Amino acid sequence: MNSLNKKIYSEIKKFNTIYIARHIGPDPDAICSSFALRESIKLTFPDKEVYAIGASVAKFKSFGPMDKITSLDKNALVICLDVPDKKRIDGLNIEEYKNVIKIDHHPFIEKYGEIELINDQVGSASELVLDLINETKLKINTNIAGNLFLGMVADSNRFLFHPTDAKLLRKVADLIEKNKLNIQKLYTKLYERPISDVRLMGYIAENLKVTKNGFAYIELDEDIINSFNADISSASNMINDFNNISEVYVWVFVTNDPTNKNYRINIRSRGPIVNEIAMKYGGGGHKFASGVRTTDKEIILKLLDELDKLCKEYKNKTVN
Ligand SMILES: [Mn+2]
Repeated sequence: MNSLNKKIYSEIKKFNTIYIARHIGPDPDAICSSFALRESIKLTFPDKEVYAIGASVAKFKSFGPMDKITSLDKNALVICLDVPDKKRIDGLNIEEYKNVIKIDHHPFIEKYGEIELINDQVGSASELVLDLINETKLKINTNIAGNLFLGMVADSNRFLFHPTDAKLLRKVADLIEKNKLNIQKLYTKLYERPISDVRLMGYIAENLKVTKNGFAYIELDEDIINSFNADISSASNMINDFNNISEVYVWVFVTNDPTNKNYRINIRSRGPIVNEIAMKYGGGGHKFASGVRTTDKEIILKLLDELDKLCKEYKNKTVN
């Protein structure tokens, strides 16, 4: 039991208008946790106005709609999910709001909410929303449960990543059983993809550069992504499909993001700790899954170089 959940619930009760925000370049956990919380609040308090804020992403359309609001009420309650720092909040300037709650599972970066429920030992923001629902009077239905399940599945890479343990699996088993989830259907929703994406994966596999130190990287510019008819967010999320390559400890995708006018650098590791280096370059994230955004090509080169050296050190330590 987390006592903050009771506090968050009483804040939710107080406000009539609630915005649910998440990080830019959303992944399934960010999308699913915000849709689940929106629906749960609406189901529990039908008179409240609850909106999921942020740019919509074509490939997540089947998960539910983003809300388009023309004028935002600065006195509303804002609940930010899955986002540790102000600058990565999508769709609103958090400085303009005084009623802010953060619910997050990334390592702490900065405080921006009056109430902050942070647990970086938990695998997904969706799990934190599930705990919030389980520990308060917030309601759940099959759709909400399905979204929470998918958020947990996605961020844990189908219960592969740390921290996957018996406690989590029991919690998920409970969720499936109580809400009669059709797991096969849900998995298809998450993993079915167009042939264009698979062709782009083929391109990445073919062109990924691998150094002798066990560092791999690829730069995907807009033209290449467009030529495969894919979008930037699916392209950069493909990084998760390149795990467990014998010759690679750390791998990086650099994508050019024309909407945010910067480069998005995704970093994954299956050994060396990468978030400290990511932080040094203005990014952040988890120990083995981090990211950086920058407009500066020089910074990218330095970052790639530093990660290559990190792999070299790691290789020397573990192989010898
Ligand atoms: Mn997450």
